[in-house]
Amino acid sequence: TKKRLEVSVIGMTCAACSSSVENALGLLKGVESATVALLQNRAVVVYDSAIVNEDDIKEAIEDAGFDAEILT
Ligand code: 9UX
Repeated sequence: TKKRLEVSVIGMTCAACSSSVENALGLLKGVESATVALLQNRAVVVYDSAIVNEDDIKEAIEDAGFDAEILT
């Protein structure tokens, strides 16, 4: 099933931060698209819930060096 998730991403201070989060999410199998808004501290991720889950997405952001909180 295709799902859409909003995540609060804490600790991004420059555009390279948001790019690295986008790249990290984009590398996850099952992620269809990832858009990160630096100023809003938000990531919007569209993914296939049969392949990847919310916790995987949260972990990928944390592994990239930021704190993450699932919003929706
Ligand atoms: Mo910018 Mo972010 O110099 O981890 S890449 S602050």
